[in-house]
Amino acid sequence: MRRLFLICSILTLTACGGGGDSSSPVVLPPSGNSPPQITTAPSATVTENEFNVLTVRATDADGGGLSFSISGGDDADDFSIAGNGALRFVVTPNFELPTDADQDNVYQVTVQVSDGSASDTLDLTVTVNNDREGIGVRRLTTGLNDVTAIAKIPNQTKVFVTERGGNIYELDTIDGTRRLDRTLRNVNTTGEGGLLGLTVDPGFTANDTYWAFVTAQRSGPFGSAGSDITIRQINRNTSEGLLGTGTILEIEHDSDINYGGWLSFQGGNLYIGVGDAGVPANAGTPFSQLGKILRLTPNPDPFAGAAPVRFFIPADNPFLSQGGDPLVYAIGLQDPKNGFGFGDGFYFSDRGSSVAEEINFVSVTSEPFNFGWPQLEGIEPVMDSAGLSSSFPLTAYARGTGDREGSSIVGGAVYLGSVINLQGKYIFADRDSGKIWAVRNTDLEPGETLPSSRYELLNADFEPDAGSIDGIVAIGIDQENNLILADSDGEIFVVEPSGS
Ligand SMILES: [Ca+2]
Ligand SMILES: [Ca+2]
Ligand SMILES: [Ca+2]
Ligand SMILES: [Ca+2]
Repeated sequence: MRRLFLICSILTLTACGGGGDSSSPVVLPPSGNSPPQITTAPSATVTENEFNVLTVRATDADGGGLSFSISGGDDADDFSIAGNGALRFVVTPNFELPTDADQDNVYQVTVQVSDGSASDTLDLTVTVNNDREGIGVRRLTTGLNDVTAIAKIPNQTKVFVTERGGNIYELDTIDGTRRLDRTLRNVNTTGEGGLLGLTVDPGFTANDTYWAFVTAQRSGPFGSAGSDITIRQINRNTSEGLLGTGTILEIEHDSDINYGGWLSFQGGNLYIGVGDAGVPANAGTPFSQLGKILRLTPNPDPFAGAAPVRFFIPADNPFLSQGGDPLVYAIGLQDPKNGFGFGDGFYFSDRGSSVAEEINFVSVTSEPFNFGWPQLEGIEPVMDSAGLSSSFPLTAYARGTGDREGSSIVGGAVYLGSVINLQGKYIFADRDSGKIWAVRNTDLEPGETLPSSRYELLNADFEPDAGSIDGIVAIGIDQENNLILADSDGEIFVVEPSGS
């Protein structure tokens, strides 16, 4: 309509005026410009890591030069277009971390072609497809029940896998065979309890000893209610007593939730992540062992003296001299789990209550830490936090059901295996949302909290050769730094280069 009106306006001076002298010569308008027309279809599909989308084609009846530009679309900033219509991504798209406005790997861009006076536009939808990027995921075994931990066995292509009910298996990460190593006695699986953590002794190769974090029926005569945490040192060549062998530490815990459940060695010391028992105030006071990371030094010769001495308290434990429980190393945690030794400390996850799930780092050499609970969840103050000096999580995501949310974090590992595209990434998961995420280790900086908008979603790249990865419940590595994943219905998978 607009064009007709324009023509009519030009003609008004001559023919359109109407009622003119019929003998006047009719002056034809100058031949009208026809606008260019885009002939390219409005949708395109590309594979991630490619710059080129397509070359937009247009015709113009008048011939002459056409110019292309990006004139709009939700994701206009992600694209550039050349003089010949070649449309490209400014940065190669990453399927795991899309940059389109709603982060669904479907990009919207409007391309305009102009002949100088008239134009045509195309609302183009560009769908980015996944590439596996050299990642293969192979199912190793099935039929496990409530896996809680995966522990590397040094110098072997095997890991220990624990079930909440008390079984410890040896799993070969090459051929997937597994063998029951032992079933722990006196394991209380009420609520969230059970065999929750396992790590091998630093001298494992010589002494065949591992350490377990187990909730057990309270051992004292008046202690029928509730369940305590036992830290057990277990020599694999000895059989276990009725109450559980080798308990070197009992931690009083009057609840059946928020046990924590991580233990690992570094520098000869044992670090133990203990939950707050559902009583947030426990976490904030150094007088309680709950909601803490504890640190002790096992005694290599506990029976040398008149009475057994199972462990020593490191002289620089922060509350040894300033009051508080001498075993406490770090405070302010709700449900610390899944520690992974890296550099001079550990990455670990801390489950949230209503606001956020966290990944934290605790150094074994720095000043004592307060991780903020119950004043902070993630970086959100949930109670008066005035005057609180605490370290923020390295990253946190909101509790919820959105794309980058969840409600049960499972800390993982910095990947150092042979899949190039995963190297240097910290890989973790959320059991409830089923998401498996990665962040570059170098993007995790103490004192800053990386937002969840930076998480790469690995689920498509982690599609297994058999079975399906349901909610991840434990992540570990083997001697070769292969990533080992256990899921909620008892399958275990290994991540390795595709085709291997
Ligand atoms: Ca990618
Ligand atoms: Ca989109
Ligand atoms: Ca991919
Ligand atoms: Ca499964």
